[in-house]
Amino acid sequence: MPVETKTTCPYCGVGCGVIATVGDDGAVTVRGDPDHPSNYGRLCSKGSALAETIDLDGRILHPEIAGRQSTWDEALTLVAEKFSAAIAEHGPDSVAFYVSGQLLTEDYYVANKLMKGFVGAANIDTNSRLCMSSSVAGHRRAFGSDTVPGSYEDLELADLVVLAGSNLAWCHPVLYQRLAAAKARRPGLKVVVIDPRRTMTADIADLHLAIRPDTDVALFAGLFSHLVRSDAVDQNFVAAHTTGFAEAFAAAVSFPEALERTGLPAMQLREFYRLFTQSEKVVTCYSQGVNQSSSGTDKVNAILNCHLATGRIGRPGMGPFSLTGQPNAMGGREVGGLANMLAAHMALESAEDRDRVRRFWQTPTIAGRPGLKAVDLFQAVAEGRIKALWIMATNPVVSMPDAGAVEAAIRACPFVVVSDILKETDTARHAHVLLPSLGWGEKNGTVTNSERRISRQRDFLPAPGAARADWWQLAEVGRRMGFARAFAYERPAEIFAEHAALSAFENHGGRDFDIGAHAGIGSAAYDALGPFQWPQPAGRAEAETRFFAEGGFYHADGKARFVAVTPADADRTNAAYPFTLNTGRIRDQWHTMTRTGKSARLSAHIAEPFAELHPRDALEIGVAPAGLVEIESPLGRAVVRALVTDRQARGSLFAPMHWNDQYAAKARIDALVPPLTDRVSGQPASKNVAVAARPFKAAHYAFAVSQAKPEALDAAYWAIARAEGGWRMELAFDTAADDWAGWCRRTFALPEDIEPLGYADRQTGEIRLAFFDGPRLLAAFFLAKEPVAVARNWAIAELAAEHPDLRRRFSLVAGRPGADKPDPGATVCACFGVGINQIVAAVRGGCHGVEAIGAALNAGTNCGSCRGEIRGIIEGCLATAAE
Ligand SMILES: Nc1nc2c(c(=O)[nH]1)N[C@H]1C(S)=C(S)[C@@H](COP(=O)(O)OP(=O)(O)OC[C@H]3O[C@@H](n4cnc5c(=O)[nH]c(N)nc54)[C@H](O)[C@@H]3O)O[C@H]1N2
Ligand SMILES: Nc1nc2c(c(=O)[nH]1)N[C@H]1C(S)=C(S)[C@@H](COP(=O)(O)OP(=O)(O)OC[C@H]3O[C@@H](n4cnc5c(=O)[nH]c(N)nc54)[C@H](O)[C@@H]3O)O[C@H]1N2
Ligand code: SF4
Ligand SMILES: [Mo]
Repeated sequence: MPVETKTTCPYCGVGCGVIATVGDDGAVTVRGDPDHPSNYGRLCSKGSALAETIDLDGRILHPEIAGRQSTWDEALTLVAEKFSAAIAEHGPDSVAFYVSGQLLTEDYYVANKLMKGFVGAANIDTNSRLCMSSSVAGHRRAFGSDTVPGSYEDLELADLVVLAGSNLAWCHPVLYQRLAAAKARRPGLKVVVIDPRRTMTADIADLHLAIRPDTDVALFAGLFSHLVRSDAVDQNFVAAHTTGFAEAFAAAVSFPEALERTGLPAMQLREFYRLFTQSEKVVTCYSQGVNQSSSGTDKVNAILNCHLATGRIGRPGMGPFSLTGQPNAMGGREVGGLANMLAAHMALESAEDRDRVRRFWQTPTIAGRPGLKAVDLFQAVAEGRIKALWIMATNPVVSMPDAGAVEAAIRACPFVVVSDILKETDTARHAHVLLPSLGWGEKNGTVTNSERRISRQRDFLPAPGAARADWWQLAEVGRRMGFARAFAYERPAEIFAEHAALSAFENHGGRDFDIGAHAGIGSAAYDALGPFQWPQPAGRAEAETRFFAEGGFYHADGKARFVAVTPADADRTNAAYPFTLNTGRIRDQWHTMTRTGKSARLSAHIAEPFAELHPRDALEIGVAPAGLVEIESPLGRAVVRALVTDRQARGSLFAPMHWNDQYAAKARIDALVPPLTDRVSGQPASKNVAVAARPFKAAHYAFAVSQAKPEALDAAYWAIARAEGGWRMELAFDTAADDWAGWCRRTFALPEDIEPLGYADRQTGEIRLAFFDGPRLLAAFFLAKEPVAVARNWAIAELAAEHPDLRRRFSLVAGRPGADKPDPGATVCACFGVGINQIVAAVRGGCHGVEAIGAALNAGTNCGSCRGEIRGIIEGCLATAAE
C-alpha cells in the first residue's frame, strides 16, 4: 500500500504543504496538499520536482575527519574538544557558528542555545543576514519587534499590491499564482512592480516602475510627502499609535527630487502616487531588491512610514509585507539565530531579557553583547581570530560576498566543521570534519513561512547511511562539551515544546512571538500538528492573523516609530567599472544548486549561467547575442552567456547567484560582489556592484551531451547541467585540440575501440562527432567557430533514444532533427517538458491564449510558473504575424 505523508516544501518562504507518497516499489511522488492554507494544493516547478532531487547521488553518508571515514563518536568528540580547547585558550569569542534559514526550527533552537547560552558568546550568524536582516532591523526600528503584521490572504483582499524588489513570479511562485488568480477574478486589483529590470512578475503589473538601482528610499520618501500633501494621512492613527512623524516628514523628499533620483517618467511616478493615495487597501510586499542594499534598512522604513502614516496596517487587505526567502527564515528569527538577537524575539541588548533567557535555560552564562555579523564573521576568520568554525546548511563559498576571500578564510581556519547533505560542495571540500545531515524527507521538525505559519516537515524516507539530524549533531556536541542536562533531547518534539515554553515564559503580552499553547506538546500531538499561525498563546484557541490594526506596538510606550530616512547616492559605477551588476534568482534553480541541480527537468529551463544586458550595451561593447561575456569587478571575474534583452535597463547587467564551481568554470558571481553592507543591518549589498563587461572571445564553441559525467572539463569556458539520460555541456576553447575525437574520449570516458560517426566542414570549421555503443548514444559533440546552433533538446533526447538504424545515427551528426523528430526548442514548461518551438507551432496553429496552449500541449497547466513566459511567446508570435 502506498504511504502518504503530509509535509512542507523545503524551498521558498511561501511554505507550501506537500503530500509525499512512497509507493510499494519505494518510488516517491509529490503533490500539493489541498488542505494546506499556504497553497491549497498548488506547487511550483521546484516543488513539483522534489522527488527528482532526493536520490542519494553525491550524498555524504558517514562522518569524515580529514577526508577519512570515521565513527560519529570520534567526529563529535573531536568537534567538542576543538571547540572547548579554543574557548579555554582564546575565550568564547574565538569560536563561531554560521547557520541557515534552511535549518528546521528545532535545529536552529539548539544551535542558538548552545552558542548564546552555554558557550556564552553570540558568534552565531546565519545566511539570513544576507537575506532578511534589513527587514528585521527595519521592523525593530519601527515596531519595536520583528513582526510581519499580515497574511497571504491580504494580497488577495487588497485593491493595490505593490511588489518592491520582488520577483514574485519566480521566487514565490505559488503566492504569485494566488495574486494572479485574485486579479483575474477581480480586475480592479492593481499591481505595481518596482524593479530596475522587467521581470516575469512585471507581466501582471498594471504599472512597472523601472527605477534606477537603489533609489527606493527616494521613491517612498517622495510618496510620504505626497501622502501628506494629499491629505491621505490617518491623523487619528498617527496621533494615537506613533511618534516621529514630524521628523520623518521633514526628511521626506519632494516630487522633483524623487523624479530625478529614480529616473522615472513623471507620468509613471504620478500614477503610482495616485494609486497608492487612493487605494485604502494596499499591501506592499518587499524582498531582496529592498533588503540586499547598503540602504536596505532605510528602504524598509521608508515603506513602513507610508503604511504607518495612512494607518494601513494589520487590517484585511492592507499592510507592509516582508516576503521571507528561505523555508525557515522566519523560524530562525523566532529562535534568535542572528548574532544580534536573542531567543523567542527577546533582545540581546536588554539585561532583563538576557537574564530571563539565562534563567529559563538554567545556565550560568549568557552572551552579553552582539556577536559578529556574517561579513564581519568571515573577516574575523580571515584574520585568524576564529579558531573553530561550524558551518551548517549553507554554502558560503558560493553565496557570501567576496566569495574568493571567504573561501581563503575558511581554508586558513584552524578547524572547520561542515554539516551538509552533499559531500562535494564548494564549502564542504574545505571541512576538517564533515558531518552527514538528514535532508528533506528524512528530517523531522517545523518551519515558519512568510505569514508566520508554522508547519511540520515530516520524514517519509529512512535515514541514508549514518546521516543524522542537525539538532542531534549539535546536542551531542553540547553534551560532550559538558552541558549534558541542557542538551538531553531525544526527539524534535521535546525541543519544540521547550521553544514554545520559552516563547511564553514571563511573556505577559510584552512579546509578539508567543506560541505558549504548544508549550507542553507531546510526541503524538507534535506528530499530528497541523499548520497554524502565530501568535498562539496558551488558553487562546483562535489564532490572531494580523498585528497592529489598533496599535499595540512593542516599543516600551506601545507606539510605532516613524524613521527619518534620507536617500543616499547609489551610483557606484566609474570609468573603469561602468556597469551596475544586479544579481538574483531564476525560476527553476535554488541557490547554490546542490539540490535543484540534480533535476534534469529543472535544469532544462536555463541550463547555463548568463548575464542579461540591454541590446544597445551589447552592441557598444561588442557582445553578440548568445556570445560569451566576461564580467569583472576589482574582486573577481566571471564568464557567462550573454542574454541580450530589452527587459534589462541600459547600463546594468543581471546575473544569477546560483552557479558554482561544480556546474561552471567561472560563474561564482559572489566572487565579484564586494563585502559592502547596510550600516544598520549588516546585510550585504548584493544587487548593486560596479563591474566592467567585455566579450569573451573563444576560438571554438561547442555543445556536448554525454551519458557519463565528465571528471573534468578541459576548456576555457564550460557549464554542465543534468539532462534526461546524462549530462549536457556548453563549452568554449581558446585553441583547437589536435584531435577532437581524442578530447571527447578522454573527457567522456569513452572506450578506445569506439569510432565516432563524424562530420567535418573544412570551410566553416564545424565538427560533429557522435559515439555509439550499438544502438545507444554515449556522447555527441558539436563544435563551431561561433556559438553552436544545434537543437539542444533534440540532441539530449537522442541520449535516451534507441538508434537501431544507421540513418538515424547519421542524423545526429547532421546536427539537426530529422523530419520525424521535430526540435522542441528550449524548455519553457518544466512540468511537461514543453519547448518554445512547440508553443510557437501551436500559436501558428491557432492557439492564441495561455489557456488554449494549455489545452493543446498541457504547458502551463500544472504549476503555472511558466504562464508568463507562454504569454510572452504568444504575444511575440502574434506581433510578428501582424507586421
Ligand atoms: N526560484 C527560486 N526561488 C527562490 C529562491 C531561489 O534560489 N530560487 N530563493 C529564495 C530566497 S532565500 C529568497 S531571499 C527569495 C528572494 O526573492 P526575490 O527577492 O524576489 O529575488 P531576487 O531575484 O533576489 O531579487 C528580486 C528583484 O530585486 C530586483 N532589484 C535589484 N535591485 C533593486 C533595487 O534597487 N530596487 C528594487 N526595487 N528592486 C531591485 C532584481 O532585479 C530582482 O528582480 O527567493 C526565494 N525563492
Ligand atoms: N550575489 C548574491 N548572493 C546572494 C544572494 C543574492 O541574491 N545575490 N542571495 C543571498 C540569500 S537571500 C541567501 S538566502 C543565500 C543562500 O545561500 P546558501 O545558504 O549558501 O545556499 P544553499 O544552496 O541553499 O545552501 C544550503 C546548503 O545546505 C545543504 N543542505 C540542504 N539541506 C540540508 C540539511 O537539511 N541540513 C544540512 N546541514 N545541510 C543541508 C545544501 O546541500 C547546501 O550546501 O545566498 C545569498 N547570496
Ligand atoms: S512556491 Fe514552490 S518553492 Fe515555494 S514553497 Fe511553494 S512549491 Fe515550494
Ligand atoms: Mo534568501
